[in-house]
Amino acid sequence: MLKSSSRFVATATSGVITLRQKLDHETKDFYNITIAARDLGSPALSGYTSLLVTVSDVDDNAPVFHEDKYAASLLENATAGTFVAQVNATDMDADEAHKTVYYSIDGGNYERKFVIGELNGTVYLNWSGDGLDREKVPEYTLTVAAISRVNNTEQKSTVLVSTEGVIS
Ligand SMILES: [Ca+2]
Ligand SMILES: [Ca+2]
Repeated sequence: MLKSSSRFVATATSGVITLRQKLDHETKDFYNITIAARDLGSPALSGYTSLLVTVSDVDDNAPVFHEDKYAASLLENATAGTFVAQVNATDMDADEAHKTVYYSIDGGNYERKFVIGELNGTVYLNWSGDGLDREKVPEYTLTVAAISRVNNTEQKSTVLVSTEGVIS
């Protein structure tokens, strides 16, 4: 017979303890379960023991972006290396390998004018050809992804980059 936890259940006569509800390391990572054994005597005599259960972490959470949308504005004479935007996502998992977030640009990166820091989420300008041209591309809509790599779960967000003309 079990006391103090309903997530675990014991079979009355065999002493086999089974799980009847899903565990989550981020909610509760340790259980101390008291198990009672009772005989059928009158009066019944009981003995108690403890079962200590440690719940280890798995990569069950995907990163979550702090914003659904980010916006940035650049002068069209901005040069390679110019800061564009900082995106951030947080992963609820506990283990370092499970909570490390990797960033990538998944779409909208016309002529590969933008790069993102894989680990820091910093978006900046980077190209080797022509600079920005407001008349040609007034606005970029970048799709950025935050990825948790063990289970490869990801979430996406958008960075809207508008280009401002320079009076020359
Ligand atoms: Ca994760
Ligand atoms: Ca987890």
